[in-house]
Amino acid sequence: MLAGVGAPSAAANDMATTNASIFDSVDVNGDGKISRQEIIHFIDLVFISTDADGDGHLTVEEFLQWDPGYLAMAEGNDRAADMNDVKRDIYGSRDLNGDGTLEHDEFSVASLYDFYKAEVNHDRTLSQDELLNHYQIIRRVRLAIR
Ligand SMILES: [Ca+2]
Ligand SMILES: [Ca+2]
Ligand SMILES: [Ca+2]
Repeated sequence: MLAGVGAPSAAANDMATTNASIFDSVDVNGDGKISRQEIIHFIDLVFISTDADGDGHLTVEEFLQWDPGYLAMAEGNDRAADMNDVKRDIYGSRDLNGDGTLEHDEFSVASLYDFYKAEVNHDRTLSQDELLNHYQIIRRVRLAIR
């Protein structure tokens, strides 16, 4: 089906909707900013939900199953493999000793470090722009699936 002239395409619409819903799911208190506490909470949820066998370690296979919300769009754009490449690359950069597993602390520290790197205007919180365009895993997945 073709989108009408001047109307946003379904894909662009999905992207905007998904972006907003990811931000809202992290911004638990709904103040439009993501605090350190909120990102820590989010990171913990990601770890717990991704550690499928519950052994306290993430394997790369477990990590590849994690979908921040972009998988359906990636598949629609025939970019699911590119999304997995990004996730594999990020996993590799976190598994510093290369033993093929990430512990909770290893995962949290790296994810929190990404929070500070994404925090470009130094107000100690992430805006939606900072989360989408500067928070490493979100930024790289979004770039990979276009
Ligand atoms: Ca908040
Ligand atoms: Ca595991
Ligand atoms: Ca900020």
